[in-house]
Amino acid sequence: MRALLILMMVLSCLSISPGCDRTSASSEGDKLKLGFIVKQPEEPWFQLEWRFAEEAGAKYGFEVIKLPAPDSSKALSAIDNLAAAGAKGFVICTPSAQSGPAIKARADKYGMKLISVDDRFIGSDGKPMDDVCYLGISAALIGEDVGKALSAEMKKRNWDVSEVGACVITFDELDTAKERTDGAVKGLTESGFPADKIFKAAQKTSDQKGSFEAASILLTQQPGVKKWLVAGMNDSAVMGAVRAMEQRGFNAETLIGIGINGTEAVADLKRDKATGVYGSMLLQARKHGYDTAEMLYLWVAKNQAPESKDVRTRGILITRDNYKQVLSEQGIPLTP
Ligand code: FCA
Repeated sequence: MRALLILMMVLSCLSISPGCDRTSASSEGDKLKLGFIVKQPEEPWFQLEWRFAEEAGAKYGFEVIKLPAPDSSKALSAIDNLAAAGAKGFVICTPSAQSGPAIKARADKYGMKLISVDDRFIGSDGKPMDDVCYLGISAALIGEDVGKALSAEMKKRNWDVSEVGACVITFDELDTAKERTDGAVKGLTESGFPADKIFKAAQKTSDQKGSFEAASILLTQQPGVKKWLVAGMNDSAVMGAVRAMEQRGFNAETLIGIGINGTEAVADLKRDKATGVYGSMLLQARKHGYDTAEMLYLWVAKNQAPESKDVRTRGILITRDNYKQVLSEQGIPLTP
């Protein structure tokens, strides 16, 4: 297996000889190749990142090799495949933060440059690996914005707080997720929402199904709550909970859900009739996809290392009222 891999790498080098080490493109054959590995390719967020990375590729003339890696071993084999294809570096949203050291070691083994996006690597000491370039969101602040926006909308509707509960779907295994939901709790309590009416429900998997199941358990435990505020790490977390609530008769009049990403939630905002998904914090997919790919390109091809090893982006609240305008301002297609 290893011999085959080495043979493939040698052949891929020979096939573009004498320019094996060249990093600028002169023809399709020796176009610089950069990888973009994501943990959940089925999520629209990651499809947007890929799309924007390809825009950077089109601008600078490099090829983006898009690879899915739903678990750690697939991430490592994706790196092997990239090396075999002659890629000189990759951007990755890791399927597991704890695999950071193994991913870094694999990249080093092949002399590949590496930028992590969205989910930060955790070192063997349990701390974020600040020697690995990272571009992610200002998770705590964005979460706080969700909490404050939920509270503001509840007040606007004159809800009687004694009837209301806040459902916070958590995924504490992932730092950026925990920071977002801790932020949402902080935003709610700082806006005066009672802490004892905030109910956390842990999702086992970070998708709609995981959140639907977590919320269903919470709903059984809290039959007295008449109106719900809903927060979670992203759109799929909030939408899974909202769908579980809708099944029990809650609707746009009794639910206020605010997601993060501004992706799946848009389908609800587009519907003729409002749903329990009130809005979402639209993240800057262009920065996460285009900017990371551009940073990697400049590093690999021009030897310009990223200026900062820790870049954070912010979000903008989109609702039924403003989503069309904000998405078009951000260059995000309305029909993905
Ligand atoms: C994490 C989440 C994604 C997206 C991204 C910025 O990777 O899983 O949905 O929110 O952070």
